[in-house]
Amino acid sequence: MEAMSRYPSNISQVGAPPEAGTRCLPEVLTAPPPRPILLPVSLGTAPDGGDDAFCPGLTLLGGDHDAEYWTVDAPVSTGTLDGLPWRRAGDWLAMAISLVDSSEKDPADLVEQAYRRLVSALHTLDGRQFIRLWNFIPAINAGFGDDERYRRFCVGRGRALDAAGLDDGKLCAATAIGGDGSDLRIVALAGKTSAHHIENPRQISAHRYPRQYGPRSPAFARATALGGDQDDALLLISGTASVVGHATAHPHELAGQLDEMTRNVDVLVAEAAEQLPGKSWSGLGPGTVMRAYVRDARDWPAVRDHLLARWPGLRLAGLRGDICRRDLLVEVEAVHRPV
Ligand code: 3EB
Repeated sequence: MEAMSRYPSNISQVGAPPEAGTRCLPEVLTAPPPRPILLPVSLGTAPDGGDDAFCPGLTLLGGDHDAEYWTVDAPVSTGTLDGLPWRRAGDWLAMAISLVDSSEKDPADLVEQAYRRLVSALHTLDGRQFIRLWNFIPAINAGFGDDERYRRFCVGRGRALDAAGLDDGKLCAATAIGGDGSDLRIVALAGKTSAHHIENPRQISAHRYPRQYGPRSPAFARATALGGDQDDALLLISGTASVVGHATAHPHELAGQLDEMTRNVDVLVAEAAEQLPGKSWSGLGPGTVMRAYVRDARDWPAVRDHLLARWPGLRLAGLRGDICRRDLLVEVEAVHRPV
């Protein structure tokens, strides 16, 4: 965390210009790199005096790292547009929005406004398309039935997508997690590279979930794959839980959920390998940076042990967070670079 504050948030233009013709993909490092950072994510408390705009605002439970440094080999410029901090490097754009929310309230209007502003900033800053989205929603499980705040979040997001003419089925990989803070936070990574959205054959696409999960389906892809000019590739895996078909498998039961969740991730990586042949795909391991979101902090040691046994060499951080269905105890997301 301390290391992050060495990188002032007011850098305007640093680093060497990229070589002509390079189309590099972001690299996610877990130690501060000696070059400018596109998307600095402190996973624990915000860096001292530093910028916490892109942070989840959750409690860090443990793991082998406490920050993610999304870097690209291009000079970084930064600014603020309509109250949204942004950072840009090469073909990549990171943006964030943080709005005061209330756990007592229906969040649909606030979420709609947040997404409208993000889409508008995306266009103004010429970010082309969303590549990865993170949603951190206070009291995500407060309210019952269709009034549950996560379902109302989906309604607000859906309205903004409709207004922007964006198709639910074409949205990128995403995470939606509840926290204890009072701000709705959305972090977006956008880019101009071609992105390939991947669905999980074990799961119904979220935008096709049946009505029982709410009036408006969630809009996100199970993963977004990026392919560089060369053999290079990057798989951005969405928040993935123990959902099979559309149903929660093993409700309120940790061991069963861990098993089903890890299978979902393995199947998703296999699906990406099939859809993007010619890249050197391998299973999860040292080439993977993962976040685990755990509802009950006491479950963290069991979650950590299970994940590291399943994928040796995995780089893992655990965060305390509420999953968007009450019966889910754990969710993981990952960035996977085939090696
Ligand atoms: C699920 O599989 C779990 O609403 O953006 C995971 C990732 C989930 C993203 C979202 C929701 C979202 O349905 C929930």
